[in-house]
Amino acid sequence: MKQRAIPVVTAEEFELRFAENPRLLHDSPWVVNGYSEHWPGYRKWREIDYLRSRLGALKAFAKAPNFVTHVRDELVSVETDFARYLDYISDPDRVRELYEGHWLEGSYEAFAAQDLPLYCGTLRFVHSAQDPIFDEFKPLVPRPIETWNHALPYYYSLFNHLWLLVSLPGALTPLHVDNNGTIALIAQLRGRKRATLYSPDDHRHVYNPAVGYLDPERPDAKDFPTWQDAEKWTADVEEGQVLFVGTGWAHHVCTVEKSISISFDFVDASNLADYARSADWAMMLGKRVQKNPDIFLSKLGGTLTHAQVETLSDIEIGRRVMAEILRAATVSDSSANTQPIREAYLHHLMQLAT
Ligand SMILES: O=C(O)CCC(=O)C(=O)O
Ligand SMILES: [Fe+2]
Repeated sequence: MKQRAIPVVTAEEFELRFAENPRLLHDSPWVVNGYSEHWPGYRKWREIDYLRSRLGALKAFAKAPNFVTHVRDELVSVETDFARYLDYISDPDRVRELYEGHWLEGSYEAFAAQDLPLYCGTLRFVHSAQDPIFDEFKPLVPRPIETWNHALPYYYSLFNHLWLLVSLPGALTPLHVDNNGTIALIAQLRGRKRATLYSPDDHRHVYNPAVGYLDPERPDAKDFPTWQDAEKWTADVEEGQVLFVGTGWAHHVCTVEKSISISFDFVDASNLADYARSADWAMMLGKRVQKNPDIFLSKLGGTLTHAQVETLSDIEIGRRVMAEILRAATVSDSSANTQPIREAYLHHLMQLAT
């Protein structure tokens, strides 16, 4: 098995390399040092008490592991509020008392047998590109990356996110590829995580459609006979460092020290086509339309009919609706910075249709 350390660079080095190679984030993962510490909110968001007072009332799902990506993995989960989850983070021994009677999947006994901490790895705290919270993490990406999220309709309600992840040592996000062809960053505000990545070229060695993803810590040669042909990229991501995960890179992340991170998905010039082609957002949007056709159809001006909503697949409906929204937006919206992005997005969607 080939193993490689994920390169670690300063934000200045990153800027120079990116200027020479706009595909930098897809050719390799990167750990970038020395820019996130300057975020206006960096210090505050490292404090559990601050997070509790700011976000404690939010609904939270805590799971062990974070989610499952293999048919034999078992999941236990609870629905809770973030304040109670943070009580658990401060005092994990209180798990039984905190969640007695609240198990959504599995039970306390199943949780205890699994020996994995509960992980609230999907706390959504922004819902639109205009949310002022973004000012607290500015700039979310180092120069000269230009994110295009703000120009993509419904971006923050179609799986894409800025998430807060607070976790105990041992908390696990199993190997997976993110939705929508986005590029992801995981920024460590506190504690350390260990990340293992595989490139899209090696996906076939670590993914078996019959069972799911490889466990890099316990590779099973029966289900993944060529796993040793895959190159394993690893990094320990420390406080103040940001890990970048390119489109289609599979990643497995284990919390080593009590951790506070934020993760952010983005689209830029290098992955807009991947985003446009993705079935993930289209399926989610399509299902939303199928649930409430009147709301959408009245806005779309007769280009999509009730009969089509009943017969087309959710993905197809999602794509058609998005194409209509983009067409309308490119007419009505004269903003110089969003219009070319929306036109390019529409162009990629139209190519899919032919
Ligand atoms: O930090 C982690 O546990 C991994 C998070 C992640 O990969 C994701 O949210 O997609
Ligand atoms: Fe991920």
